[in-house]
Amino acid sequence: MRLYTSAPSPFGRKVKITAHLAGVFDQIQCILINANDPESAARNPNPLAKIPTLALDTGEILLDSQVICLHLLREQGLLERCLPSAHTSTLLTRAAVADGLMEAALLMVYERRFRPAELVSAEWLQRQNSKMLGALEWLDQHRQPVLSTPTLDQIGLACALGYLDFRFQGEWRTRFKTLAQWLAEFQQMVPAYRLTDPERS
Ligand SMILES: N[C@@H](CCC(=O)N[C@@H](CS)C(=O)NCC(=O)O)C(=O)O
Repeated sequence: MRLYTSAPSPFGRKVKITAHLAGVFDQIQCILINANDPESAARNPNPLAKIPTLALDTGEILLDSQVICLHLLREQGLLERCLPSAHTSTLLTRAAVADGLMEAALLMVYERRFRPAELVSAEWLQRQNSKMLGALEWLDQHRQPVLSTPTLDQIGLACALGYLDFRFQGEWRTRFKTLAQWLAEFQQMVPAYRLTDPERS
């Protein structure tokens, strides 16, 4: 299998952690995509030009991160552990909020990266920042203790918080202390979190 991704991508990190948990990380060749370099971006078979994308050995392409994670878990018989059928809708909703947090954070990064400084919209940044704060508050209220095999939404939450650490110097930690404690527990229970740290992978 080939995984098109990048070291900083929080969505890519979700897939990498899931692949570690599913015991298939060694079967995956990671192809690093730099979205700012057109030649590199052209190697990504994703029609939306987004990462992560998983190319299966059959030639089939899977996207987006949730679909890829669900595929890996199902193939390795871990789906019921990471997404118990009794709570599917609840957990997928939490996973969607964690994804939304990543998305709002990414949009803030892109606004500053892709626009000339004089065109950067303070209003747009504020709008995304409100979404981030709303998501953090909600996720804090709905957080669950981490077990040795985390659930899909917990993987997403850890990756979202890791992205805030990476891109926003962990400012969220001052206001959301219980979430910071939660992430420390996740880090202890799930070694794949450190292995996929954007600073080292
Ligand atoms: N919903 C998608 C989101 C993926 C996504 O937005 N990835 C970012 C990088 S972390 C990306 O490829 N951005 C480039 C772009 O939007 O053009 C998923 O879960 O895979």
